[in-house]
Amino acid sequence: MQTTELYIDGAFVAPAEGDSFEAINPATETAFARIAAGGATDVDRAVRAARRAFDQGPWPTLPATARAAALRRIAAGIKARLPEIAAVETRDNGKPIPEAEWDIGDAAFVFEYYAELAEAHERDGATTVDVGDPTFTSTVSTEPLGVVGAITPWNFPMLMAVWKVAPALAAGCTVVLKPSEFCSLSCALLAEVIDNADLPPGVFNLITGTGPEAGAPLSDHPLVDKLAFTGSTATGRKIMTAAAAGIRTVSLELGGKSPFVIFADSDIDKAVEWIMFGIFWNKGEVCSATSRVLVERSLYPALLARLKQAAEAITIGAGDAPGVKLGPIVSKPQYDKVMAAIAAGKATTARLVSGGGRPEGVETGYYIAPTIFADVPREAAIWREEIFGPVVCVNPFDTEDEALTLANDSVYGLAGAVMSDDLERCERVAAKLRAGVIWVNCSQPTFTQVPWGGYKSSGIGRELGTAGFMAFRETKQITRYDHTQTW
Ligand code: TXE
Repeated sequence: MQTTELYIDGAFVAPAEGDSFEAINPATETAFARIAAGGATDVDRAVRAARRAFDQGPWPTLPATARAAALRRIAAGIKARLPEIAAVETRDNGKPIPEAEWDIGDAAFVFEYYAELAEAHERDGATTVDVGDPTFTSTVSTEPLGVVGAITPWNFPMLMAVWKVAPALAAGCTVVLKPSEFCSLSCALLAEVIDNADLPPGVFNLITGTGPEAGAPLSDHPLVDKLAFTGSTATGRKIMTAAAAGIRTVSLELGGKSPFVIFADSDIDKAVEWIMFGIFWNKGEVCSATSRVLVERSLYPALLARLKQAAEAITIGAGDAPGVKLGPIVSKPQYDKVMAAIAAGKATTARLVSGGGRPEGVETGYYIAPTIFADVPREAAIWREEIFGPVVCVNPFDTEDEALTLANDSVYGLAGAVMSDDLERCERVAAKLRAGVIWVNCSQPTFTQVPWGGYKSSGIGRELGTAGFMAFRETKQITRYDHTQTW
């Protein structure tokens, strides 16, 4: 069985301790590769390489056009290997092949987008600011922030890594990437693609390994300038604590329990289509999944009936089987977590409309049937806590105000969605939802060009768009005194 390697200072190497762990295919519950288990020694080597590449190497001060050319080579490398990387992503994560292909294609686009943005940013140059005194001239410009520690999750293994790696490299930073131990393989392939793109050694480094053994030493490392994290709120808290200890910049993209408010004037077929996409796409393992659906009371019974029909018609199976729309849950721990959440939901007064466990007759694989709960008590864990699986809660509402109160009653604030034929009402609700990403008459379409991130316990900072680039730049003012002028 093939074992991956770490990528440090421009070379593929075995971990110092020589350990590895299994990559498990969630559709078969069998191991199909071994992943290098990096530890503190490897992290230290990688961070020092990234530090050298930043402090002494050419990368941060290269003209943006040169960095952009390297990013475009990476994008081309990803595209050239797209079917192979997508197949690996599906085997590792369980998602259907077409979804994996979309993820990998999008990852290539993210590199292309940030190549262009880096060039445009450099063309814009410094801004001169009038400080109200002609003897002084002040300019404001930005420069690369430094060494970035990127710690990423398993739900979009390659794409979530690229959301950090591409803007960081475009901005002139150097990077140490630590992907999730549950899905590391596509990031190992990303390291191969980057290795072929001729970046200076140390600019990009990959350390695979577990959270405690590889993630924690990276977040604690004093030579890291910024931590960029996507994952659970609990781990995000640890990362932020580590960042606080070293006064390092941090960006966090954490959990969610996003609401989808559906008014009675909505087209019922479209509503069902977007609810389905909002919760069952990627098995519901989506931080922005609209897992709390609020339906205006007059539409509630009909919509629930149609939703049940649609959920029960979903083709469940291995991600590489044709026509499959819902693959297995990513791992045994996550499967157990989702099953426990469903069991807790069944123990409440909530009504189980559909699903509620393994699909009938399926013996092997971490499969869970699309699950719908209705009339869910507001204090129930299934209504309040992130499940991160194919489980949706649906409740009725009577007025717009009530819908907004229910929608905003959450510690999270990553995303929200609203559907109505009345576009003015949609805009009104969109403005009042307390979340960083709002969808009107849809749920989940995500564009590289616009910022992504959450309010409240869903995180700090923004990825994607211009904000996602500026997150890897420091701002500098230079104020010049003109000796020829008098006070
Ligand atoms: O996440 P972790 P897990 C949520 C979702 C899921 C739950 C648990 O609800 O059920 O999190 O998933 C690294 N120091 N999301 O346990 O632990 C870890 O190795 C430094 C939401 O997989 O947050 C991995 O690389 N790093 C989410 C990364 O953190 C540590 C996506 C994320 O893992 C660490 C995934 C430590 N002490 C899960 N401990 C989203 N927002 O999209 C772990 N890690």
